[in-house]
Amino acid sequence: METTIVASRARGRKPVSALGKVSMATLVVIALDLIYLQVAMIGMMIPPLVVFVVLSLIFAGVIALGFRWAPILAVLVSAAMLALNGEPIVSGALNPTTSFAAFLISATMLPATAIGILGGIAATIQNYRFAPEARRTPRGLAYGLTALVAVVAGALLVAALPTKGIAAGISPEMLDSLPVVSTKNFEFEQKEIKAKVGETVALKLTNVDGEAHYLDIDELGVHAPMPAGKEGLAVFKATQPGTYTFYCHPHADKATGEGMVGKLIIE
Ligand SMILES: [Cu+2]
Repeated sequence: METTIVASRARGRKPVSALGKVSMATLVVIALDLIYLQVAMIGMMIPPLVVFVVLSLIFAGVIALGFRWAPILAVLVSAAMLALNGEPIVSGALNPTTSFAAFLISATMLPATAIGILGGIAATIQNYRFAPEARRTPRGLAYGLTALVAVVAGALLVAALPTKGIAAGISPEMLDSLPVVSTKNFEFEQKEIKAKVGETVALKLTNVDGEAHYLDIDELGVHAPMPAGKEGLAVFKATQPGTYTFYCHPHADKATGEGMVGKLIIE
């Protein structure tokens, strides 16, 4: 009898408390967010993010094994996440309109990291202060988490509501009849647009990426937003014949011609 107690003490493994499970859940949410970020938004694997995903999942498994110190791993991952990406996470959560994918990630990542830090600290303290059977679930934890999930789900639902983009007020038939400038995978699908001098050019803009783009033509004063996954419109007058550069200012270096650029030829 005594030997079994000693053995279990030596391994330090105990059943996982409610707070421990919360810490595990935050790590799983962080891992899922980072997977979604790479698959849906970036379109490629980023090695440091892959490391974060793998570590988060391994750490969740370690917490599941019941080591007393294990919930501190959720604190480490959450704190590292916030230290490295706090600014984009917070700004993404505050701007539901820029990109649904970015909002989805930020709006789940922000509470997950906050709870990962608080819950992980609380779980670790509880693990050391109390025997497994005395590790009580804090009062209101279930209600608090349910309320939080409801708020996040509600915000996501509102952000996902279909909107007409910025071409509202123009008939869909008219919009569809216009020449298209589209962006996909952070590139303009049209490398060249042509227009006749003197004409008023109206372009239908489509952007299937998870991030907002722009159609910028500095000489003509065009800076048309292309919201993520939505349609837009650019209207301008082709005043002077010539070859102009159109580009997306967040994703192109106009000076070197690298990134999202194309040519507008007015003849
Ligand atoms: Cu862009």
